[in-house]
Amino acid sequence: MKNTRFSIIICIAGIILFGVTGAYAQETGACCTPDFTCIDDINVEDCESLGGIYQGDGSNCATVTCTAPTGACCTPELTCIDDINAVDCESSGGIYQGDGSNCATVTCTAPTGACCTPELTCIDDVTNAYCQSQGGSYQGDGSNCATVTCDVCDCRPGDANDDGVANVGDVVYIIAYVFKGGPAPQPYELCSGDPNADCGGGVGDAVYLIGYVFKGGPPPCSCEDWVTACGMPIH
Ligand SMILES: [Ca+2]
Ligand SMILES: [Ca+2]
Repeated sequence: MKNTRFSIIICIAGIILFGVTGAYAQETGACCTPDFTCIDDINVEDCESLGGIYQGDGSNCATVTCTAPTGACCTPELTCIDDINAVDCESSGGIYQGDGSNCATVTCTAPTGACCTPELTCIDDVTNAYCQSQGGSYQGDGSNCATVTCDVCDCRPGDANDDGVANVGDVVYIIAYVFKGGPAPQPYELCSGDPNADCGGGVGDAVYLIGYVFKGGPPPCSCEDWVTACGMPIH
C-alpha cells in the first residue's frame, strides 16, 4: 500500500515536471536568419540550428528588424567606406574589415601589381579587383610594367575552333557559327574567325579557308596583319 502511494506521488511529480519543462520548451519568438530575414514562432534551438540569432521569447517579426552588422569596407581602389555590411561591401568588389570595424583604425592595403588593359597597355600598382573591373588581365602580386609584356598578339585568324591549326574543322565551325547559331570563334570572336582580315566574320571567311585548305589559296592572315588592318584591341 505504501509502495503504491509512493508510486502515485512520483508519477504526479513527473507529470508536473514534464508539464513545466514542456511549457518551457515551447517558448518561441522571432529569429533573424543569416541572410537577415525574420522567421516567427520558432524556438531558440531551432533558430540557432539555422545559424540564426534568436530575438527572445515572445518577440515577433512585426517589431524586429533583422539588420546585418556593419563595419568598414576597403574598396578596390583602397579607399575606406564606413557603416556598410559585408554583402554590400563584397558585392562592389571590396574587402570587408569585420563587424564593428571603422575607417579611423583601418588601413586599406591590398597587394598590387601590373595590369594589362583591354587595349594591351600596362598599368602599374593596381589591385587584382581593380584590374578586372577595367576588363584587364592582372599580372600577379608584385608584378610591374617594366617586366610585363602586354602587347602579345595571340590571335590565330582562321583557327576559329582554337585547336592550334586552321583547317577544314574551322570551315565547319565557321559555317555552323554563321548559319546555325553555333558557338562563336575562340578565343576572339572576331579575330579568330576572320582569316581574310576584313574585320568582319561571315561566310567569306569560310570560303577563304576552303580556298586555302583545298585550292592552294593564300593562308590566313597573321595576328599582326589582323591588328594592322583592324586595330587594337584584339576582339
Ligand atoms: Ca582550328
Ligand atoms: Ca572576314
